[in-house]
Amino acid sequence: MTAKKIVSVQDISCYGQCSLTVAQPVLSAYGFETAILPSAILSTHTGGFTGFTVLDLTDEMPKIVDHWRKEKITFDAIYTGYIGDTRQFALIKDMRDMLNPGGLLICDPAMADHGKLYVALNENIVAGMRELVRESDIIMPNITEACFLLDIPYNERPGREEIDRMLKGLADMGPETVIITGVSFEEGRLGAVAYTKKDGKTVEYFTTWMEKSYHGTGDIFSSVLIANLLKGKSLYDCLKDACEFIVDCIKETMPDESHVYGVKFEQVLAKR
Ligand code: PXL
Repeated sequence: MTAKKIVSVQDISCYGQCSLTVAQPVLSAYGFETAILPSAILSTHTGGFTGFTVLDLTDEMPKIVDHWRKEKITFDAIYTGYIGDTRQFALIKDMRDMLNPGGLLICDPAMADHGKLYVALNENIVAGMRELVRESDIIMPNITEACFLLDIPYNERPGREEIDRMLKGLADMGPETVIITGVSFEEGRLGAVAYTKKDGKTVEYFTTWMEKSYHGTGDIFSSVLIANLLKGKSLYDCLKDACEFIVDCIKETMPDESHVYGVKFEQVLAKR
């Protein structure tokens, strides 16, 4: 059987486990042919490091995509993450014609956390991300990103009704499936809530709230979730695998106090 093909559009942070350096290995390990369209090359991710270098690849990206078109290369899904330059949003929308019938545009609007935009980003990226969300089939923001997309004040711990409003507000923007991550309705439990527009159903999964948080876990969560979605798993099973994967990554990483820039997802993949 031919493996499904996915292309992930996000940056390469050369050091620090996030974006393409986690999406590519995770999706490959789940059995997908995983192409990459790097949006920029950074020396490290922008969370906690100072003086990071950035090589923007906006000019190179259309050339790569044009070559793929000439070669008649198509994908079953396009998975977008951190985007550092607003000009790249139009290119991503333009890539929709490279999707096989039934193919999916999946957007993780990776741009913010803990109430704040990532340091290298600005309101123009938020506006571009809103436009991309309108075009997407599936989106997976965290609470901060959902608030930015909806242009509502940040609320660290929205309750069930608030999350419901946010899910429906985001679905009204366009996507068929909306997944909000980092949700907690109960002390000590953290998880994700998903909403599908066609049946109006909400699905949720919660697990142990690990006290320590690490960069890159959102990207790993999205990669595992997308792998499960493309395998045709139920939304509940997708949420469960992605949430438990992150808990296992944090458990694997916490004993090593020198490991602070990301999580040891490789150890978790190796055990699955
Ligand atoms: O993990 C999200 C992410 C991706 N890419 C870059 C980042 C971050 C988060 O800080 O800085 C460059």
